[in-house]
Amino acid sequence: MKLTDVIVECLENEGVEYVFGIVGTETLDLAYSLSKSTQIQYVNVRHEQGAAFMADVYGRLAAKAGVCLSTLGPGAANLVTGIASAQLDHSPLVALIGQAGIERHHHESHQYIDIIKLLEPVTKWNTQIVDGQTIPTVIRKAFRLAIMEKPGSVAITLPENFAADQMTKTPLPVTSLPEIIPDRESVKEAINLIHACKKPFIIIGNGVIRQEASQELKTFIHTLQSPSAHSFMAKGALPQNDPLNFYTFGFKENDAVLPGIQEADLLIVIGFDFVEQLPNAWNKNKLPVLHIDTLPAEVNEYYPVKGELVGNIKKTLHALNQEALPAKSWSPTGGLQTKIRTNYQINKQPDESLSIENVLKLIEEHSPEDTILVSDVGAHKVSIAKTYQPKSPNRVIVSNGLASMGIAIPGSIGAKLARPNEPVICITGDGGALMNFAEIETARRLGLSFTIIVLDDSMLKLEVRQMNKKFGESYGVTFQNPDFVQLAQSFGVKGLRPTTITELDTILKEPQKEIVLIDLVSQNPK
Ligand SMILES: Cc1ncc(C[n+]2csc(CCOP(=O)(O)OP(=O)(O)O)c2C)c(N)n1
Ligand SMILES: [Mg+2]
Repeated sequence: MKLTDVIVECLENEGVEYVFGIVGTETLDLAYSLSKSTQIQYVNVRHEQGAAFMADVYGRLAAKAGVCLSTLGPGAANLVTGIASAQLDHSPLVALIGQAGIERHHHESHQYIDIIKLLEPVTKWNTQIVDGQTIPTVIRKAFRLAIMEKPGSVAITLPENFAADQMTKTPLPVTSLPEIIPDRESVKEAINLIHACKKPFIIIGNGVIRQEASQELKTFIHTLQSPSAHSFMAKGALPQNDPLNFYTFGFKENDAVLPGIQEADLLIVIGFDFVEQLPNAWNKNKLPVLHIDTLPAEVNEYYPVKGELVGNIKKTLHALNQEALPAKSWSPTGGLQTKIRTNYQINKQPDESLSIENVLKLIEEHSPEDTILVSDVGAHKVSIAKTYQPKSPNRVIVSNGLASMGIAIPGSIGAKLARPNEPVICITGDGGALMNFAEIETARRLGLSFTIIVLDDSMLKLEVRQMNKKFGESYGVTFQNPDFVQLAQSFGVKGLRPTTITELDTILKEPQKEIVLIDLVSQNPK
């Protein structure tokens, strides 16, 4: 059997449904082998960055690794941002990358760059095939590592000279990962800590979403009766109307939750990745921490660990819920929950303006429970993190580790392919939109249906705000946009420009049957 056919067999064995990529001379054999698969659909994208973002978001929602493919040199370089995004946001991703034949590696050579060195800082594991016979082991290892806590990016580079090798190897069996639970002693210590404190505050991180532990978390929180807040990526772990929901923290400015966190005497931190925000921002007073996560805590001056439960988060919470946990009912002073609601415009009735907050209210109102909102990065992401309250977990996709602009349009393709029956709404700034706008052609070719809302303010608004604050003026942060409606239409998708909230309301009420781009021209840009 040809080596690239064995690769495809191994990918099928891993349950791969999609490979997102762009081919080059060095990956033609692999692409051709993929064409013979009835299980895997190869998705020819318009930019490798888009392929990696698709794989990243697919991985977050499908609970298995998303796969992207590129050729050597320029293709690999274009993948880097998306690979880094998955790595920092702990999303499982496997990249398959072509490379020059090894006979060219020892000297300057056309399109040859050392891909291992290029990807070293942005991957969990990154290897080059040096013996075709190792393919089944390497691929099994790659997929196992990508999904293993904490998940991330893995890259396999295949030098061209191996592609046509013949071999007889078959895929290795896929075995499930062991679910580690914390030892009895640590559980006892944790319970003692909870008993001893008066005012615990629960911090919910992305690990709760990854490990699908929301149900167990709710039971735990309701037993403790203590206030709880989410990181951006954990939004939706608690239902929007839960009385113990103190919403979202992690903002650089005007973080309304922080006073509540600072009043606590124990922080129970569950599945929180430091990449979302370092504890010196939210634990200035160095309050003691009960760390519950899949890995031991990182050492940090502002993260003084007093108890540590390391293991599968769902199982750990389940184990805690079996114990006689005390109720620790308390409320931060000053009606904090109401203040957060006001500050974050959570319960605000929409008025007539087409502000991002009003748009988010309309989405909350009309969208079914399983709606997935994919956010890009910019001022709008801050508004989404504050105002938008999803109805269930893993329904707000944000890039918060790398926080890379350009993820939302390709990310929506990954989301829609992972969850074909769930409505997807992409919200992007005009800066981020044009970074990967070309993937709308990919989405249309795939026959997908989702809504893209472009916040058309002709500026990098977040940076405008920051510059104004720092220097009293801004520079180098504005641009002139194309006509987004015409641009959408030229891609063969519907483009609409509502000018009132009522018009937008009518559009959002429509069931999604095609790709619709909504151009929201800013009425009050600054
Ligand atoms: C790839 C990338 N480049 C630059 C940045 C820095 N950055 C963060 S937000 C932002 C502005 C985004 O502008 P836009 O997409 O128009 O969204 P807006 O802030 O206007 O809502 C920039 C430049 C980034 N996060 N990612
Ligand atoms: Mg903008």
